[in-house]
Amino acid sequence: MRIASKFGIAFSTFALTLSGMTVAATSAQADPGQCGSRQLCIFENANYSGGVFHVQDRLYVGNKSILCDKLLSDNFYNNGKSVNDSGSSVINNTGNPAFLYTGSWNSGAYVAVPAGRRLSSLQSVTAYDGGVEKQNFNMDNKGSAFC
Ligand SMILES: [Ca+2]
Ligand SMILES: [Ca+2]
Repeated sequence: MRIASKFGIAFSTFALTLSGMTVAATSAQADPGQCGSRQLCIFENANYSGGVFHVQDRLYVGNKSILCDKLLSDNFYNNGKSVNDSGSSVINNTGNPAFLYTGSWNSGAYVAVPAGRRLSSLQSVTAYDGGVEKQNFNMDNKGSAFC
């Protein structure tokens, strides 16, 4: 509860004071391996283990903002390893759908992670590639953008 509350305050301040396409936010530190309320998280290993990265950049769409990092190659898990092409599980605790892409800048194939949902493994998921649905797609260790 305490972490969620701190994050809520940080989020409000952030939303009120910043504008523009993407910015880096400073937020309360979550415990390793955790994904708090309103957070969009990607984990190094399956089952939400290994390093964790919380998406902090925001994309502004009309009067609302969504968590979105179009370039994961400049991000690191809390254990120092690169987030790019290494994510193996994801949690979307936001109120908006999120999409994990194989290419930076939201390119390539992608898998949808609906609001409030999580994927404990990315090894066999339903993905979309060039508008075509692909069953049993291996998205493991391929994510390069998460929005
Ligand atoms: Ca980034
Ligand atoms: Ca991995």
